[in-house]
Amino acid sequence: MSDVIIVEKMDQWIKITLNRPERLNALNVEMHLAFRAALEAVGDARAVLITGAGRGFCAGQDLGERNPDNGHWPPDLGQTLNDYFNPLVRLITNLPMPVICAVNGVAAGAGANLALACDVVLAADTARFIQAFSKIGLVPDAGGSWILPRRLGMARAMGLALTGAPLMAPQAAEWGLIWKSYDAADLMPEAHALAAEFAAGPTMAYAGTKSLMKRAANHDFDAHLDDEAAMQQACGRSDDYAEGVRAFLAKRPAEFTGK
Ligand code: T3D
Repeated sequence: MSDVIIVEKMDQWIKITLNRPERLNALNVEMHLAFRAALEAVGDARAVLITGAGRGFCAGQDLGERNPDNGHWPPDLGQTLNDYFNPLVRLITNLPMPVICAVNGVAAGAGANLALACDVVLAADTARFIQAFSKIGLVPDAGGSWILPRRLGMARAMGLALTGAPLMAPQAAEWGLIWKSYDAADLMPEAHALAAEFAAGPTMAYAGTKSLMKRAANHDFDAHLDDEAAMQQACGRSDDYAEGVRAFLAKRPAEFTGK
């Protein structure tokens, strides 16, 4: 079994670590496939945490595999996106449980956008997000050109994408690109605590919240109210809802089972 992706099973949640630290966890084919397999295998975990080994989170595509002076040129990047990056982004965004990304260091190119595809992005205050694509003659991919203008507005999204300038994590949090930045030493303890919190939380409500928020971008308001009503109807029948209300009335912490 390859060790470029490390999967750890914790108490009802799963930690996935990108592990090619000497390349800042840039994704080569082996790592793409191992990452995909890890995401496909999360099963009934109630939360997923993704992070990187070493001083970087992920430097995007491994450019060693795109050397114009080695082998076949030009590569078909439409195909590589369809074959490798887009399945990863779709897998991450379609997981029903909360997906946390702990950005431990630089996140560049598709590495930044894979992080941003996660539901809750935490980062070390030393981490930087770089839309590195323009520096090598490419456009933002892995969902970047979709998510950046929506989170940041056009001015900031365009500035980051066209200049390829690094955005430090504290500024990214201030701008609303990510959830929070922490002192580097606090990042992993905070990320583990949040994963454990989600794993002990109301699983159906989390899945419903994710689904509603993602569909909202493509819905008109009226249709969305109907969607919320249908989702709340389902949550209202869950054991976790009954437990949540009982716990509130009894003034004790809820013990959600995820059912
Ligand atoms: O191709 C397709 O399928 C289409 C899809 C493309 C998606 C993409 O992600 S395109 C964007 C690819 N990524 C980049 O352009 C980023 C390239 N890396 C950098 O600009 C810098 O490394 C960083 C800003 C990320 C970090 O800079 P720094 O100074 O902290 O570190 P460094 O010294 O540049 O990198 C450390 C090592 O990692 C270094 O190797 P060495 O010299 O120690 O042997 C460097 O070459 C290597 N590395 C960093 N990024 C990549 C990489 N090796 C291969 N591919 C990389 N992307």
